[in-house]
Amino acid sequence: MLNNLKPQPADKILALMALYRDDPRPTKIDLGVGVYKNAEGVTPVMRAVKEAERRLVEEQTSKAYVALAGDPAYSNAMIELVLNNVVDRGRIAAVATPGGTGAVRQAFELIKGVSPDATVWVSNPTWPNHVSILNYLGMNHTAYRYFDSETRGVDFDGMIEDLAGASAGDVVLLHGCCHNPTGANLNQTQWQTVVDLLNEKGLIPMIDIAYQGFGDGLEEDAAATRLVASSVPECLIAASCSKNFGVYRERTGLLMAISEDAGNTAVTQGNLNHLNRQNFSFPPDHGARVVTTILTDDALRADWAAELEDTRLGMLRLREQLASELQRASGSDRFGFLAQHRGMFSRLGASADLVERLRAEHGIYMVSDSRLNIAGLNETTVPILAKAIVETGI
Ligand code: PLP
Ligand code: TYF
Repeated sequence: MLNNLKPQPADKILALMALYRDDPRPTKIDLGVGVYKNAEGVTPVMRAVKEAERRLVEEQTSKAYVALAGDPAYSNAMIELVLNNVVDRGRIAAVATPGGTGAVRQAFELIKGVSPDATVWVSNPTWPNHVSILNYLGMNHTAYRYFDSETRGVDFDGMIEDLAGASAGDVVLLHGCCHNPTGANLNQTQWQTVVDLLNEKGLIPMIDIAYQGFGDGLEEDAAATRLVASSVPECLIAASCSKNFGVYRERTGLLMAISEDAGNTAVTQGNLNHLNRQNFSFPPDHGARVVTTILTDDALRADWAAELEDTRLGMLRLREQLASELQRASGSDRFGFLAQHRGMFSRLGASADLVERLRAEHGIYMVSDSRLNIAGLNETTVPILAKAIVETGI
């Protein structure tokens, strides 16, 4: 049996991590995988997370199973963080999942089970795992235009034109904020236009929100998700705590499914529980309990929000520094988009060949589609990157 297995394609982002690790050059710079790093290159355990873990170690008296949906207190806390009561709680079913990826996976499986003929529309480009999981599940999917490679902003006319071709019952996957991999995001007016189109055509939004607090602020980054969720009859939301709580390896996510009618929520909840049971039974608990501890304690929550805000502002400063260094080095404004983009990532819009030259000649690692992780930089490496970008002819 096992000798019949075929090799599987590597995840290009994870493959790059290995390549970086094996590079002996001391001056190498890692702008690859989407993990936040501080100026010292460390991915810290957040202060509030440390404190919540300390309390858990002291106070937790059992590690017995919790429930297929996870701890209801976790669902409540996360629903409040993401949606802030803009949707009647009675319409929302939710399950804890292993990371945001687990929530995406369960959402796709839910769609596949109930609407096997629906097409899932994904942005071009999107996080590669979206497409790879859709393919793995054998689901219909198609891309809508999103990134404008000239302006490095959103090709909004193209997006709307493509989505106008979707059929009632199709699902539109949207990034709630901080689009991965481009960093280009819709403005409020554009979000409203998307909502109108969804309603006009009977399309179902699925929102992936993995970077709340990394763009314009905790509330600001949830605004689009709240607008969509409060304006449509049905909505799926996959939320990740990996980045904004820095609990990557704890695998902490939540899938929310909003029904049109609260009378349908019990059945929806039962289906989400069922999916968890088929795939892994009980979801991971530790990260969820840490997040719940933080969100339900005023002082811990304030400290977490303050540290997250420092993180966000640090990345914003690096964006501005990089845009202005590039302006100086290139003598043009063509890199101004870096200061407009939000979140951890920006897509430079360079060819794979030039990205490879940055790696070979300068030891600068970014994903081959020219996505760079802003948090991989610090004040000292920004000018080095700017010089290398201009020297390489990007
Ligand atoms: N969705 C997007 C767009 C992401 O970039 C990520 C990345 O980490 C995730 C979901 C899920 O992350 P995790 O499964 O680590 O929570
Ligand atoms: O896009 C990223 O870099 C992050 C981390 O299979 C990640 O979302 C990358 C690849 C992957 C899982 C997570």
